[in-house]
Amino acid sequence: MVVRVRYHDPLDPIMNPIPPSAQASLVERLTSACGGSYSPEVRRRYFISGPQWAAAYEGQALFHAPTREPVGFERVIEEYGKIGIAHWATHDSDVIPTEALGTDRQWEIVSRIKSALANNGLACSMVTAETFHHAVFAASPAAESPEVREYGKFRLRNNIAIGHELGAQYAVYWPGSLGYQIQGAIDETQTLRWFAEGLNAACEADIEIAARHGRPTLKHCMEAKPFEPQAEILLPTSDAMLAFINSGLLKHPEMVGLNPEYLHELMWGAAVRAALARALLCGKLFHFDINDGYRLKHDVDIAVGLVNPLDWLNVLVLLRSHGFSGPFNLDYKPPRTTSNHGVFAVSFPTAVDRFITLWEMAGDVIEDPVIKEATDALKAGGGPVDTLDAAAVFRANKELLSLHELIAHRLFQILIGAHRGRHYNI
Ligand code: GCO
Ligand code: MN
Ligand code: MN
Repeated sequence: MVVRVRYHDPLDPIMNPIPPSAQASLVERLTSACGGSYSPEVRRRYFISGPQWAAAYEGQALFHAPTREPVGFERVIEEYGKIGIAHWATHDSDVIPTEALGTDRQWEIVSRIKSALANNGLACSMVTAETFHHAVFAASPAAESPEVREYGKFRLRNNIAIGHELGAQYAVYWPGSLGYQIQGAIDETQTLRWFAEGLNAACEADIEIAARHGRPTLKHCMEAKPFEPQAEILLPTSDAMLAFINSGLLKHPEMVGLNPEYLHELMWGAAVRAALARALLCGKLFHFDINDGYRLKHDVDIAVGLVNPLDWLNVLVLLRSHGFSGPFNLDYKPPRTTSNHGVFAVSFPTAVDRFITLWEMAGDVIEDPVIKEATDALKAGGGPVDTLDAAAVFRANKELLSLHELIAHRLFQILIGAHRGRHYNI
């Protein structure tokens, strides 16, 4: 007889195993023990969208096998409905097999999506064409081959047709693969012209379909991602895209704006607020992908507020003060450690609730009397003084400038609830 002796570290207490049958209920009990969740009715008041691909993400990546089972749109829409996520977004090929795009089968699927949305009280806010994953786009949708570009235009026009049928207001373009791995093989100016031709085809199809449906045209939103998956990218940042929109290559630049993504801006080392400010000033902040992650790392798409809550609070203060109130698109990837059950029991409701809390806190920041008085004082300055005398100007404002750090402290206090009396006495 073999006797198995389990090694036991004397410093480690013996824990009772949680059998698989009891694990989901433990997760649910602890989620509800966290408290502070908003009701589905409250969650529906915000322009938050849940992408099909986020909930259906199976955990795969370059070095990672999937950890979750596939889920279809019926389940995703039903679960979003229960949570109180009022809007849904999708890539064309998330829900329609590539070979069925543009066929009768596509329209049968679209009609099933419409019913699922209606039955669960959701609206489709955004549609996006997948122009990066399929082998046909190996050299990008703006490849040298006229056939590839023609097929790319078909995908973009067809996406707009689907968008109108589903009642969407936005179309997103993530040209992540608009780049190359080998230097010197393409003429970048030519590729950018071809890329503009694709967007022009989408806008013109939109104008025509919108007129036929008696609907407004969609807002066309470009999304930058500086690193992945190509080695070199032609439009790596939101700023590059703003320049492209104003380059004269687009026939309808007024229809085209940005869908910045929080992590994409952070990834290349940018200040997210500054990137958003530039888009706001140009009137081009149309749509915003919300998530979190780390600078100079992969596009890990962690859920909003789990890494940089203070930075997120700052971002939302900027957006609230400039009247941007959505769409906020939950473009994140539930971690590989979260189960299929956990995606809807933990990942989505908690992401929505952190967003709402941060948004409401941003309201507290805007109303906060300390911050208000401090920023007003900074703007009032210390004059009157001879403005040609640098030393005198500096002296006149010197003490006021300590308010910068005080404002940052106050933001931290608001983040942790100290402004509402939370403090520690030891
Ligand atoms: C990413 C990208 C995508 C895009 C989506 C929209 O992080 O991989 O942001 O999620 O947002 O492809 O077209
Ligand atoms: Mn995104
Ligand atoms: Mn991302």
